[in-house]
Amino acid sequence: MQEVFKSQPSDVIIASFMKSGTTWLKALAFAVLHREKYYLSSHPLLKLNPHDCVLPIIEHHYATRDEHYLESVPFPRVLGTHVSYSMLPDSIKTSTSKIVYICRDPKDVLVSLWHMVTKFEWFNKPFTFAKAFELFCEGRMPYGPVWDHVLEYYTKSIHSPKKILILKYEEMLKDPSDGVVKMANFIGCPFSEDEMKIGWVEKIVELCSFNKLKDLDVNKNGSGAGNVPNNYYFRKAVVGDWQNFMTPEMANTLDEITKEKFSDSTFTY
Ligand code: PAP
Repeated sequence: MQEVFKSQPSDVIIASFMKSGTTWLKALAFAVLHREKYYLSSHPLLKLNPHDCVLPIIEHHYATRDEHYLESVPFPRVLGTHVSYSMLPDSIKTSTSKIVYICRDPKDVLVSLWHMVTKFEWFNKPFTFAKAFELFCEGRMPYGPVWDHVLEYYTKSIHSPKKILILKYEEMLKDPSDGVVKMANFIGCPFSEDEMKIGWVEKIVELCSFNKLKDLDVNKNGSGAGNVPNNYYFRKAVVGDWQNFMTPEMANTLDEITKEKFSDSTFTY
């Protein structure tokens, strides 16, 4: 991927650490960018999982040598990646394409990730939450430690605010319309006054909302890229579910790591 992938100037890259709100952001970015192409009543997001409306995870297509999939992605392309900033192909870093990065409280990331991996039949069982916690604290997982991942994108966004927009899952949940407007401005397709008046932003927020997407037949029963059942992407979508799985000591340990990792940075969750 680093050597071969060619980013196009109009690409919108949705970058994230796993379980940080990627599915949601892909849906929103796709709906915003292609809003003139589709009627809401027959929108692709009603028939396809958000990951399948875009290029789900660029690196997977190189890993599975299914690079032709790239050709089927409509322009302007929305492409997903979990790769850290330093490992992105140069063609993404140097093109005028935009990166929208979403992050989330690591405690909720861990809880979400643990629930997902334990659903896979092929996954080594038993895999206790305590073991997942230990590995997470040590950064021993695909894509490495979550803190380094966030820090790289965040630091880069300070130096290149036109290249990288940082969004936070918790803020998006609090005020999704604000997040959508920010993203639309950033990726160069702001909502016109007329669009605002007819409630386009709210319509997109509703179309991509957790409650709407999770109850669609395709997301209840279908499966998409990598044969992952689509319902695995939709669980609770709340802030603070970690309280139901972590002891106060565990939460404190994670918060301390977070504090230490970001001690030289202005970033806060
Ligand atoms: P991925 O890395 O496998 O793509 P990702 O979409 O980043 O996963 O994260 C999944 C989380 O987003 C889930 O959180 P939970 O386990 O704490 O519930 C999922 O429920 C949540 N999610 C999925 N779709 C939406 C949505 N439309 N709005 C808000 N949250 C969502």
